[in-house]
Amino acid sequence: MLLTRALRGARTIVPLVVVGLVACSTRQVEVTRLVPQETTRIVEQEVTKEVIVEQEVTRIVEQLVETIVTATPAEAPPAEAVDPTLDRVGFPADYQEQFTIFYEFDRPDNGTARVIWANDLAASVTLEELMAASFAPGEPFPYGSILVMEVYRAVRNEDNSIQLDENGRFVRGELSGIFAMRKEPGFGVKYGSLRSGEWEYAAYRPDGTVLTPPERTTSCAACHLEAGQGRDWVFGWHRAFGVEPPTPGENQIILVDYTFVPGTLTVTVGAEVSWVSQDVVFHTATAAQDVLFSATLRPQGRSNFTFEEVGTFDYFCAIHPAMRGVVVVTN
Ligand code: HEC
Ligand SMILES: [Cu+2]
Repeated sequence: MLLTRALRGARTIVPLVVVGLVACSTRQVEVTRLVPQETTRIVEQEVTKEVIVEQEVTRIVEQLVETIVTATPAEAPPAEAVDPTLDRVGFPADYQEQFTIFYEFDRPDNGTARVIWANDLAASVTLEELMAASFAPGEPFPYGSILVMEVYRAVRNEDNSIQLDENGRFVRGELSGIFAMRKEPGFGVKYGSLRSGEWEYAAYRPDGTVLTPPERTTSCAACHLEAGQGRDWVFGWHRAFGVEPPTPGENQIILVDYTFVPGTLTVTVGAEVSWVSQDVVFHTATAAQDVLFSATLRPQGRSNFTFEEVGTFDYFCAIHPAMRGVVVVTN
């Protein structure tokens, strides 16, 4: 399943990257104010807790969304107000038998491994449909689509590094949460201006009990707004089709999958270094010393900095502090 998707995807990698750039640059979400130090402080407090990040990030997101100017999605038809405490997603008890794996993804920033499952309706979407410039209601993910994300804690070595399997993937430990999103006509109305299309969200524990009560899932919708209407609010579909990001050019650092690539870039003094985001979420490139530079990188965004002095410059992402990189400047 995954393999056929990857093969289907491989033929269309180049056009997709181009279309992706165009589609994402027209995204309507604008971060107007981000306070890196503040975000870092909150995030650092939160990551020390061994709880699922989505829940922990809720508060940060709620702060951030105040600063995000969003255009409410035009495509969703008007719908009746619903009780925000109502769970209309439902625990998909048999997803491991009934669904197919949509994509798998390791998160280096928080040491989790994720497996995303799609029911038949969601899995029926083609790359071409996803790449279409605009979607009508019920497109490209048809009504009845359900996506489920399992979040596993990665197994760690004694030195706290993450254990990798023979394919270089994180070894999966405890399953800590099951995150589901479901698309139906009129869904999402309870999220108000933070609505992301016609999806509603729910999170459960493996035993089916509720992890995030329905009235707190507005933060799910708000964050998925970042994925944009051009992705039908689904962050990771490019991974389902095996689409690879381009490799960095000279004096360039690409942000992808919560990683700076290359991790260490060596340049000569006077070089202008660019950070280019190929990721689907916001990041920053913030100098660790002296606040020499700090840039917020929106998905598909870019930022440049000219290094006028020889030295070793550490930097990190203020939103995901475990994301780190180094620029070495030589004569
Ligand atoms: C901080 C932002 C954020 C919040 C909050 C969030 N998500 Fe996500 N979600 C993501 C990102 C980014 C991905 C892509 C996979 C990854 O990077 O881990 C994702 C992936 C998913 C997926 C797989 C489909 C996809 O979009 O690729 C599901 C299902 C999902 N999230 C459900 C939820 C639910 C349910 C909640 C609330 C309980 C939630 N999410 C809250 C950012 C968020
Ligand atoms: Cu980041």
